[in-house]
Amino acid sequence: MYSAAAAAASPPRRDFISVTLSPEEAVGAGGYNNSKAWRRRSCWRKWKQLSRLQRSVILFLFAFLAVCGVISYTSVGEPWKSLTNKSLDDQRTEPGIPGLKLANPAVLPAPQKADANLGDYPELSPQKLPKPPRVRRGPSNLQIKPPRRDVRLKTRHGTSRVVEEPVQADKEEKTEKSVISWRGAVIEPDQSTEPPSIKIKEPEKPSSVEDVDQKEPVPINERQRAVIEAFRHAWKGYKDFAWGHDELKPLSKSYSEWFGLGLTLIDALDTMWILGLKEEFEEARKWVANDLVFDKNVDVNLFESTIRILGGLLSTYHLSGDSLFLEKAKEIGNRLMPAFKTPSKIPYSDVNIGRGTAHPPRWTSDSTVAEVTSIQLEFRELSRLTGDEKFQKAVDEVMKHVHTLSGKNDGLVPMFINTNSGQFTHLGVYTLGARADSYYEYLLKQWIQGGKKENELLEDYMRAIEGVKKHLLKRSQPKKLTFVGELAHGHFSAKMDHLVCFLPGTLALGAHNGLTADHMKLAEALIETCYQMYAQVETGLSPEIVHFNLHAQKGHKDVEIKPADRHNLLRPETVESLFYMYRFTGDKKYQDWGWEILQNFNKYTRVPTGGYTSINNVQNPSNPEPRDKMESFFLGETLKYMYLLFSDDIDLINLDKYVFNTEAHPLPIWAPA
Ligand code: DMJ
Repeated sequence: MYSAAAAAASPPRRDFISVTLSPEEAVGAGGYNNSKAWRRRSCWRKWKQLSRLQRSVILFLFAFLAVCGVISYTSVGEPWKSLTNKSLDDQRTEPGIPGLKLANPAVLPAPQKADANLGDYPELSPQKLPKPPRVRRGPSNLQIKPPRRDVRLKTRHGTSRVVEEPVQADKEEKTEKSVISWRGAVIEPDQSTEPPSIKIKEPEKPSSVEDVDQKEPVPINERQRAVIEAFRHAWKGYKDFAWGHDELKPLSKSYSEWFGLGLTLIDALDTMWILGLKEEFEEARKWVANDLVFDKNVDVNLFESTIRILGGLLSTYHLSGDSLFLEKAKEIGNRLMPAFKTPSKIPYSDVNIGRGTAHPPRWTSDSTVAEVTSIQLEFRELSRLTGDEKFQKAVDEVMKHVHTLSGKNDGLVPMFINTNSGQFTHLGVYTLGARADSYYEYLLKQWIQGGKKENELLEDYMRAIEGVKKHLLKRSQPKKLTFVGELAHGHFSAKMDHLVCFLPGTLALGAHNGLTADHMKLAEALIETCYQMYAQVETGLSPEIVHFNLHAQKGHKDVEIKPADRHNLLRPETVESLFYMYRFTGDKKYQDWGWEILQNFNKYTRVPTGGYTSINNVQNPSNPEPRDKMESFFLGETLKYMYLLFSDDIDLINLDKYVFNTEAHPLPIWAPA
């Protein structure tokens, strides 16, 4: 306790300041008064009681402290700020975890080189760094149109839902930010992209609208010109003999119908846009505007019409900004929805888009696993564009369900799933070819599309690739080519579909997005194999299926072809993977391999009167036995990937901005809100 009496008795001192606080003094005669006015008066009185020297010292001290404060704020603040940023950067780039690198840094980074430890695949050449980007925006002679947003596309799920469910929103945010682990590895979600939640608030603009920053156009080269010539030749056949129909029959100068929806024309729309074929694009647009009718009593395959028609319309909308394509995409999307009305919510394979009914194939109630798990990129994007969550909800449910199913073998899935029980059927057979292929592709691509936050997708993808390595990967003789075989009830078969050649591209895309560099090594080994599936054959074109020799035999190549498998349908998978490999490594050999393939397509499948044809026999150069059919994916995929492979412009469908659906239709990676 301080004493007022003792303070009063002290002799006045000049060289120090004494401040004595006493409740009694403070209370005084009037009792305790803590009013502001009283406190102000009391302080003033005390101040007045100080000597001039004391007051000067106090004022000087205050002034000194104020100057120090200002200096330290400006000089100390900056280092602290950069120190904080630096430690965050360190956290992002430090791998420290076997098996997985950290995800990309924020905001669409440049292609990154994966580690070039080729120990496991000795015959591979090291990766080269990608060339510095020479940039071109869109097709040389087309303008990116401003968006024509449809005023009817008003959101049904505005901010009100977020406000109504604050606790839920908070919970979700925490989940999104969480770090996931896969076999001890840690992956941070990409900070730059929007969460893939189906809480959709606003319909989105086409990606081309954000994409119009002016950059020097990159001139096209000889090989790209050759692709344009090939496309024009194919288009001429289609236009002359099959206009508005599904597929050209170039030899009989007629057409075949599958769904009766102008499949080739729609599949080819965005290829024309990318190749800069303005006239052809405008003609095709007119047909879409005036003649494309979905109100037809016709059964369509859900998967095929999703990847080719819905995917093609959505990507064309994004590239052109023309709302006609979004309107058509919405219509076909809605008409496909009855497929999901099944007891298990695993969709039926077929939908009657006129009647609004759906059914499985006549002989079974099963659907194909690849089909029900490779429609997600398109339906999710349709939800994002329209603000209508039902599309995404339906396909997300399928993925979530498949994620939980038993019957997988180290992440590898069977080929069939029952639409009643929701369970896998025909257990024990595992392939990366027909009926399972794009399941694996879409695990990775959905993860990329949604901003690398949907952990289950990534976990399933990583586990599956481990499953491939463990059960399906072998080496052939004599060249020791790494290939992906099949497993049937414990028995390995050295059979590989050409369809499997999507895998090197997908693995490379994963590595580019921060997954383990080991995937890139496997991609390099597999693309070599896919190339050999062309190079070791008499026409230089791959058959539909090959069998690899596991034991060296005199006079035998690595690749054996059975008579029933020696057809070529103008498929894209190898060229697709060559494109990814060139984009990510800059190694020109991939362009050269693609160039060889294009020349062989020209030599053995080109029909003089217009169009290209599938062939029956890749082993007979003097008579490859034309089949008289040009598949829509030749224009939708094969020639598009050729053109992109030969381009040195990484901004021509930038892989940090777009993800290709399984029919080569680029859809935007969801951008920050
Ligand atoms: C295309 O329709 C798609 O690429 C699909 O994923 C597989 N089959 C053909 C091309 O071969």
